Amino acid sequence: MVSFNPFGRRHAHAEREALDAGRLPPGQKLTDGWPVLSYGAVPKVDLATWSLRLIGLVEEEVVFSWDEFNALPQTTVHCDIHCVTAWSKLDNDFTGVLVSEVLAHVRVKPESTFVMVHSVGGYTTNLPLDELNGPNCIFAHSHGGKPLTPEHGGPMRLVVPSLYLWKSAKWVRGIEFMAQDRAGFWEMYGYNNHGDPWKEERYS
Ligand SMILES: Nc1nc2c(c(=O)[nH]1)N[C@H]1C(S)=C(S)[C@@H](COP(=O)(O)O)O[C@H]1N2
Ligand SMILES: [Mo]
Repeated sequence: MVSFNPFGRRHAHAEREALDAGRLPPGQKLTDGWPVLSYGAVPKVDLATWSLRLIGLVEEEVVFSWDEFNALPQTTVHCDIHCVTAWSKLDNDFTGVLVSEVLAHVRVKPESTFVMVHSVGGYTTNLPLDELNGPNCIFAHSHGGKPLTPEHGGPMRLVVPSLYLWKSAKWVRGIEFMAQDRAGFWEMYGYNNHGDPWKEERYS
């Protein structure tokens, strides 16, 4: 039975529009809010000891303090995000430092073609270096002009808009450069190694 619900209708209309505009990947639904999906507890992150470390197959390790990170050129990326659990959230503004901007500060060894993203608390996710370095990939500290809440990855999370959201690690503390691909946390537990929402690369 379908009951009359003006809000539901508006939502259905928005979803149809998003679909027609080619912005809703197959099998996805629009969400109005922003669900929180974390494995484990939200970590307490102290900005005084916060760091972003670029490690692994690099000529020299690079470490940014919170102040150093924030002194890098700031950008806002407008993008849609897609979670493998089938919700999509359109028109996000993530502000922070482009991944390409951060990577310009490290000399990566030529054999390094993959990365492992490491989070506080032990979460990891893997992706090809080229995709991490892709356009619109951003180390974000804000969403919609406000600092990211701790549940959503504050003080800083990665956003890789072209892949399902599990690749967008929250509470990032390091990028490890690797010569060979290695499965991250969800990739080890059956999520697809790549995770392109447009190809529905959900599980392996
Ligand atoms: N550190 C960390 N990052 C993470 C996760 C996590 O559990 N820990 N979950 C991932 C998953 S599965 C999703 S769908 C998104 C959810 O981000 P959100 O909670 O801001 O919606 O974060 C990703 N990044
Ligand atoms: Mo997820």
